[in-house]
Amino acid sequence: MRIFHSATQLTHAPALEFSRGEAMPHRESPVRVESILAALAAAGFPSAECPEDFGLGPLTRVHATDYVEFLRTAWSIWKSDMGETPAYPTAWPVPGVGSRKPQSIEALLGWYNFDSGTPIVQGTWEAAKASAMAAIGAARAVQAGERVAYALCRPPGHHAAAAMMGGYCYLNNAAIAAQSLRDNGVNRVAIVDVDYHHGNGTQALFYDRADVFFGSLHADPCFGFPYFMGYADETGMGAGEGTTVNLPLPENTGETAWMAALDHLLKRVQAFGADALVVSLGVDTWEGDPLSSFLLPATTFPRIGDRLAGLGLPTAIIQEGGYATAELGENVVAVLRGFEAA
Ligand code: Q9C
Ligand code: ZN
Repeated sequence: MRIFHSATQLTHAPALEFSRGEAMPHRESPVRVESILAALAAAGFPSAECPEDFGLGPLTRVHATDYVEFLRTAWSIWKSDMGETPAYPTAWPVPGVGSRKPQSIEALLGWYNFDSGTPIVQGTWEAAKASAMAAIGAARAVQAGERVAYALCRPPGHHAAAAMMGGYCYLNNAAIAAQSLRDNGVNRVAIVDVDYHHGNGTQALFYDRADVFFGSLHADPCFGFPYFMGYADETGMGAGEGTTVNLPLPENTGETAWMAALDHLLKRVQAFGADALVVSLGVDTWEGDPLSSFLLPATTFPRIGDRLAGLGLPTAIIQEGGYATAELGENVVAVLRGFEAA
């Protein structure tokens, strides 16, 4: 299995996020990458390849040009005014407060961001771009004939939409990989999102598209982040009606119910008739994950890989969440091994 990752992805390292009224160490830390790389090496996987720089073209196929430009320049603009302090939004244009695009950097942070956990710090742009390049590298590898490739993306991507960051995500790596496959001749792409959280950004990007399927298993938005999207009755619109599938699950979902939902989702992927598969792989479904209420034991992860491989499609696996840093790598590797053993 070819693996894509670049050390540039480590430059983004926000110190803090806010939870329950307090600042606490940011969960989406570079340590996550160390955990995954160590487990890959211990399991005998080949070393990660540094992807080539595919430029901004594949990013603006998914994201708005003004948003990409904002991400590229925000830190230097912020820094010239505020110094090295991290750039967090403090106000958001929720319904009722107005909807005109603002001009100041402080207001733009809220304009382009839906939560308080996704700051811009030194290196955020470089890391987010490198993370997206890893995803494109995996997509290209699959297109070049690999059965499966893994992109060790970080920062993650599935909460980011066309002009919106949030949920630790800046650029939607899985969406960029899927669009890259489409732009290079793959007719129908399915994205299967198994992260604990709903991939609201990915859903929004392809909601009216008939050529890209999006299916997700996740914490019911009635209690789980990102809270505002991911209900079962969100099924796509226009030409994309029926190509979005959401399977929200209750707190404390364990292996039996989760795997039954996965099997249901994979049947929908088969019915869609995909030519390639993109997996948004979060292992924050693990029973010990600090951000999750699901209860998957570690032994579920090879089974997930086995099921995904069972679709028989060229597959780009894109890393999303997973925050139990001691076990993260082993859980990711378990999925990849399960895939390869299938
Ligand atoms: N107190 C991914 O897994 N914070 N993002 C929730 C709840 C946001 C997770 C805080 C979690 C985002 C890619
Ligand atoms: Zn997640």
